[in-house]
Amino acid sequence: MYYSKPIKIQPVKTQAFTDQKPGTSGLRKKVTTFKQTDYLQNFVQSIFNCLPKLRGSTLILGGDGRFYNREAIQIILRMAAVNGVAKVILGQGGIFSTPAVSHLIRKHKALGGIILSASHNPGGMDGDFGIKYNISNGGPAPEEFTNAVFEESKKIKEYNIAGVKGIPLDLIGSYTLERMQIEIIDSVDDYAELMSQLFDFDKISKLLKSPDFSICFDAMYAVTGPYAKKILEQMLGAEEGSVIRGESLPNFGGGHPDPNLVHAKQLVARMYDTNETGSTPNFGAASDGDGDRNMIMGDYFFVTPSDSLAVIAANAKLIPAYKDGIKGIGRSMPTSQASDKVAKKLGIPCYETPTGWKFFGNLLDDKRITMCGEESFGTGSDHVREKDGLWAVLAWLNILAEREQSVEDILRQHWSEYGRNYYTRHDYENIPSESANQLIDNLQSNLDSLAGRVFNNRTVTIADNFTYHDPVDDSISENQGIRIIFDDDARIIFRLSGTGTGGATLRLYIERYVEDIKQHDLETQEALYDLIETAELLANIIGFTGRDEPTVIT
Ligand code: VG1
Ligand code: CO
Repeated sequence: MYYSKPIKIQPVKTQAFTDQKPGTSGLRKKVTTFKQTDYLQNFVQSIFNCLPKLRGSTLILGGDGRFYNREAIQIILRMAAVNGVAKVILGQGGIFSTPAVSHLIRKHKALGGIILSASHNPGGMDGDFGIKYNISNGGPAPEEFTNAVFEESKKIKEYNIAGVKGIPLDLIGSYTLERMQIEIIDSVDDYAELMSQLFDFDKISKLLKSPDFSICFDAMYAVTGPYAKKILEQMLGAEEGSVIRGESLPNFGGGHPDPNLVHAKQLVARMYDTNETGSTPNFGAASDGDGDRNMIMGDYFFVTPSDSLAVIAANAKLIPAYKDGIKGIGRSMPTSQASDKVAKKLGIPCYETPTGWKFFGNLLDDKRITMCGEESFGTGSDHVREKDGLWAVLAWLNILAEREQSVEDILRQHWSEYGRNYYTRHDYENIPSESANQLIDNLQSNLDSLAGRVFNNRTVTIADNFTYHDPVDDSISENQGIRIIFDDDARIIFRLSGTGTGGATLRLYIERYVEDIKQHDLETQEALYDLIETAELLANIIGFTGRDEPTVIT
């Protein structure tokens, strides 16, 4: 084959960086860090050096369109071309959502894909950038691979790059760079086609066209704008303007593309009619920078991501793709146990994994689970190997079309059947890494003495640092979060974020299960008040961080 003979080029000498350790989801740093001479090049070459099957392969490439996306794409193309890659399939304008890349890797049986995104982190010149490698199943590379890339990045001495040749990223078509083929395709089409195969588009369309039903989708000026406009407005017939903040901007309009009640302000204003327009959409949703997260709302109603997973799983049979039932559910450890109740009733297993989508890959590939989710606004299924924001939106719309009830009614009915898991996450952002580590070390050293102790009338049954044993490949992942579990199934969990780029973020997750329907109307923070108090005390949050309240509550 034509690519069997390597192209002779002079490698570029480089100095290794010591900080290219991928976190929960790829390497994320400030744009200014990525723009340092050779920083991106070193990391990309380190990925390539860890891929024995790179020569002659096909890669999928695209990003969420944030600042530096286009420059990075040109660099990666020039490097791929002289590292033996046969073909790169690239999204028009360098744009692909994360789930779209996952789908295309699978569709084209590609070796893998490179996603340029820092997801929900802010963009722009002073914002964040990120790069992530996904393997041939379409999912984020497992830790074994990311660790190898990190090791490689610490000793790298040279990289290969072709001479400057700008590829016209905006024009669909086929190009060659050295001997590598570059195919630029529409960023949305394949993904939209996949969605139409999974869901009952006729039924959803009927609902969206009905005069009594309206939706609002907040794309947060990030990657899902064009996807949502095409699928929700053009294909399904939602009224024009249902997608708000739908242009993809390199700085996300200066916002923080994180779909939660704090950052998706415009959507929240519509759903709670804070501008007193006298009307609210029946259904609201938002997605993040790279399109893998989702927030689901009804009018005057917020669905926690943990509940959303449980409701979708409980109603899966109403969706064509899952009409024969689901095999199992996966949830990350800090995610509430609402789906465990659903799994139990359905007689299927529920797996508890560490935070990060990469841990679901084996369970999905091995057909142990069909759906999975995280408390951090991530929901998905075996249709791809990433969480998928628009998938969750369409799943909800499909369920609403079938059940002809409001979002709130569906939730209330769900709680009456399964009980309610009150849930909240408190983030303490940008605290000095040293204090954050001390706080965790201190908690860790006290863990052994906690079992049996009573706090606010609850007795601690388990206090440990979560270790995951992957049942498929037997790999072990340690130190995945400190959990304190009580005799009434309430839980307090602490872990440090692995996606931030400045200082450390302490995440505190709190959950309490309430079966009694008469107690399903409490305000969440009030329902969890005593646990929050216990958590703050146990970790001595004020003492270690000087903070008397969290930065963000979700
Ligand atoms: C966060 C979330 C985690 C999610 C990850 C990537 O990680 O907690 O659940 O998988 O972001 O999501 P951390 O380590 O900061 O808690 V995304 O949408 O950034 O790809
Ligand atoms: Co994301």
